[in-house]
Amino acid sequence: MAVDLLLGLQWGDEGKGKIVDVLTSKYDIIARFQGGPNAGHTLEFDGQKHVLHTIPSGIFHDKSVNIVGNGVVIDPVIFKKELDNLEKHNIDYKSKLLISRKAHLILPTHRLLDAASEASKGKAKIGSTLKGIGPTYMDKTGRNGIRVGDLELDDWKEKYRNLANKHQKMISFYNVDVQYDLAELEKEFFEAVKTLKSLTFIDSEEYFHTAQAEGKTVLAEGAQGSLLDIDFGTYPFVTSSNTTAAGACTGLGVAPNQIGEAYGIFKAYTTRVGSGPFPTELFDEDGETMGRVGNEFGATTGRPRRCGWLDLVALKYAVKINGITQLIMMKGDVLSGFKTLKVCTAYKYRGEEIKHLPFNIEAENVTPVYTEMKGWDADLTGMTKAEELPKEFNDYVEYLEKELETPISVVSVGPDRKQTINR
Ligand code: 2SA
Ligand code: MG
Repeated sequence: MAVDLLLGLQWGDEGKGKIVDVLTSKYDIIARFQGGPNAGHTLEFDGQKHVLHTIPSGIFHDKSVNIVGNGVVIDPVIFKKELDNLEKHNIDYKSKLLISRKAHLILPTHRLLDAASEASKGKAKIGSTLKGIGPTYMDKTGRNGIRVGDLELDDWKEKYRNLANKHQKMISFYNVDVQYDLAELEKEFFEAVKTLKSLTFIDSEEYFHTAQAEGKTVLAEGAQGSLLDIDFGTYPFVTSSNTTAAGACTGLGVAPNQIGEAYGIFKAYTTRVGSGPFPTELFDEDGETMGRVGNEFGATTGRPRRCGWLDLVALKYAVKINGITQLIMMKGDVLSGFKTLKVCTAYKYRGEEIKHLPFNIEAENVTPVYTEMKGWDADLTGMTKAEELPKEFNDYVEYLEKELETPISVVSVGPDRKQTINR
């Protein structure tokens, strides 16, 4: 088996960037398979912090090849900024960054459409990152999109013009106030396309098949989380791609029987950025503490993330949907100092206690049922071995392992590469 998966099991921001970075040395190839610059994957090492949006988190390692797969949507403008940042840090990306010809492009007008759509929804807005993700996937499934491979053909600018013109009509149809200077946006866009074209484009499915035949190992890096999946998330407050295991197959061209380990990553508590239901959300001091200690701000937009207790009902669902084989628990250190910890083990729903995610999990329908556990007070951030971890911390982890019927093989106790403990 050659392809392992790393998937976020909550609403994103579980710490995927850090863990991919930690795992990279085990893999020849790191690949992104869905999402785009809405993602913010944060990596910290040597006292420096890096945020990646589209580029796989293996880029800082010398040996690994990084692939942006067909399921990803690319904004050349943001992509260029990411490349500029790598250059600043003397990372030679050219030899180890490959782009699928089938990946779709985010056009400036996709971003404007995103803004118009959100503005038109008023209070019911999705809380999109406004990176044009939804409109780009709409054009993909609507069979209107422009793909990376089109950039190698002569007529792509004509295609671009037609699509951008259509988008402008659609923007005015929304009848909301979206100000823009398209000429300015296009200048930046075409400039960035030139940079994109200086990279190597590949037929990534073909590349994978060859790599697999050669016995190379691949890690597929998910973006966002299972509860933001277009099919299985808290629709319509979701992103527009399949963030779950199946998305890696369609987003890379990997067959299901080629999948090996499915690492599931979750935070010791829960966060969500953007709108939508969140049964265990806290509006009190505890939630405020999690946000402050955990530095819970969107890595792409800077928005404060909503915080709450761990939701085992939702986590079990994500483990099942993805076929998770190993769990990785992040940010246990943030819970240090809480006297009592709560874990949601069921929901009260229409007068009944249920243990699955109902169709409609809006706050007014769902009340979490909690189990309480004793907290720990020690500072975990300097710990490097499993034996050093406090008893209450181990009790928490073991309880979750039992409930989730899946081993928690790694716990992270801080943002740095080094703050990672194998169990
Ligand atoms: P979009 O932009 O159309 O995909 O937004 C739709 C919903 O998906 C959520 N979403 C995210 N949630 C958590 N993290 C994400 N990435 C950034 C980060 C977010 C940020 O790493 O912090 O910086 O704000 C991400 N991307 C999309 C989004 O909040 C909507 O609820
Ligand atoms: Mg993030």
